[in-house]
Amino acid sequence: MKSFTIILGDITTVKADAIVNAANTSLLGGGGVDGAIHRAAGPQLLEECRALHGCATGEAKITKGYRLPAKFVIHTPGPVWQGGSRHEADLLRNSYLNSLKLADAHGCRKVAFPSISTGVYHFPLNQAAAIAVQTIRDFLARSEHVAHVQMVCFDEETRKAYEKADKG
Ligand code: AR6
Repeated sequence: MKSFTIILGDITTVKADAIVNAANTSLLGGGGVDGAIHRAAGPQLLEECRALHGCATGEAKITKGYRLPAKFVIHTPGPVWQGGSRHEADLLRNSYLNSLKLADAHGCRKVAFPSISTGVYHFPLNQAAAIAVQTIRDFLARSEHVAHVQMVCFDEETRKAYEKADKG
C-alpha cells in the first residue's frame, strides 16, 4: 500500500529514507529549512555538497544524511517567484519530480518534503501546494520503491493549504 500524508513538524527530526532540502543553486547552505538541515546534519554535509558544484533550478542532487535521522538528503533548488511568467510552475513541478525520481533510483521507500519555494522564494502557497500534491500523487501511482511520501509543513497555514490542495 502506498500513502501520502501531510503533517505539521520539523523535517530535520523526520525518520525517512530521504528528506528533501529546499536549497539554492549553490548547494552551499542558506536560511530557512536549508539552514536547519545543515545545522542538524553537521559539517560533513556541507563538505559533500561542495563537491557537487551546485545544481540547476528544478534539478536534484543526493547526499548522505550524516547526523540526521534520514539516510539521504535530496537537494533541490526550487524557483524564485518572479510573477509567474518565468516558467515557475514547471520548475517547481520539476523540483518535486526530479527529487522523487532520485529517491526511487536509490531505493528509498519513505520520502519527506518541505514546502519548496514558499518561504523566501515567495511562490504563492496555494498554487505551490496544488503542484506539489498533484506531482507527488501521480508519481506514487507508478513508483517502484517510493511508497510513503510525507509533506512536512512548518506552520499551520502551510498545512491547511496542502490539506486543501489534496482534497481538491
Ligand atoms: N522543517 C520543515 N519546514 C521548514 C523548516 C523545517 N525545519 N524550516 C523552515 N521550513 P524556505 P524556499 C519551511 O525559505 O522558499 C534558503 O536560504 C518554511 O516555513 O526554507 O524554497 C535556501 O538556501 C517554508 O514553509 O525555502 C534558498 O536560498 C518552507 O520550509 C532559499 O532559502 C520553505 O521555506 C529557498 O527558499
